[in-house]
Amino acid sequence: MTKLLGGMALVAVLALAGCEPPPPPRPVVVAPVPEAGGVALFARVDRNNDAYIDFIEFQALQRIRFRRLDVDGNGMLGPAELAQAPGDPVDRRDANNDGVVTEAEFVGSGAVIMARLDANRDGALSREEFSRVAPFMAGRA
Ligand SMILES: [Ca+2]
Ligand SMILES: [Ca+2]
Ligand SMILES: [Ca+2]
Repeated sequence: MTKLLGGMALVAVLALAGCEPPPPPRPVVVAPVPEAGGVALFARVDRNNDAYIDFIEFQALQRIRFRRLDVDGNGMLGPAELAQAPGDPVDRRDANNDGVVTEAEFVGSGAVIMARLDANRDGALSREEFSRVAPFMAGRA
């Protein structure tokens, strides 16, 4: 099961990487470098290149972000791991208040985050709408 999930993560990462040549031996994550404005991040997340980030694309981003934050790989974010993303209010989604954030809670919070960002309520995030949260998404989170 763990192996399967790892494979899925790798597929997601490769998909997000787009046409880049795929040499990375590590099944981990997006660029480690913060990107001003999140322009490159938007392009990566917008997998079907329609200039909007839809719910599926946003959830894929959340999944990748979760794995990046889950340093010890136990499938949960504890206080220390959550502290890696200071000032990222949208990530504090401990739905059942038990002090840790599971992947389900984290990814599930994507719906809440999107609803908050989707100013024109068309169900997708434009570049402008996404730019409000891009610094958190692209940063060292
Ligand atoms: Ca899209
Ligand atoms: Ca963890
Ligand atoms: Ca929108």
